[in-house]
Amino acid sequence: MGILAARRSENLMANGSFERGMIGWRGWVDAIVVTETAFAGSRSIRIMDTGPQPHLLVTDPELTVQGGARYQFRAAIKTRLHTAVAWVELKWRTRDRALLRTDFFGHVMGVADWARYETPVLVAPYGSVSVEVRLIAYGGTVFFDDVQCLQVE
Ligand SMILES: [Ca+2]
Repeated sequence: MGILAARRSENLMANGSFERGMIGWRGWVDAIVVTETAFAGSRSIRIMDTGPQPHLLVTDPELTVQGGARYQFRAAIKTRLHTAVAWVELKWRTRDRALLRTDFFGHVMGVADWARYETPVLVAPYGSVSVEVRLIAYGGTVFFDDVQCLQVE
């Protein structure tokens, strides 16, 4: 099957668009679901970073994956403040929680309106059983929405 014929599954994330609040996510107290702006639906998550450390919102529970299977991840990101930085990390782990690989995508700096970012098709590391999606904000207010994990056949 060629790349052009590759089929993608439905979104494997149950609440990647934050339409059901924080279900499936955990993070800092200054990450809240808002209706003031959204890329898809009527809600997004706003992460306000006011400290020296990057602020994270992570999937909880982690997504179940099959080692060797192919996946593509997408997320919509919007930032405020010229000092803002945002990106998404993917942490692939074994059943024993050993970290096999970290992938990154959606690196945004400065003031940026909503745009969708995505990975190329990624092969889950052999031996991985889960992937943690980490939405990361640093140095300003960042909105995330429409986070997707698609299995690619
Ligand atoms: Ca949404």
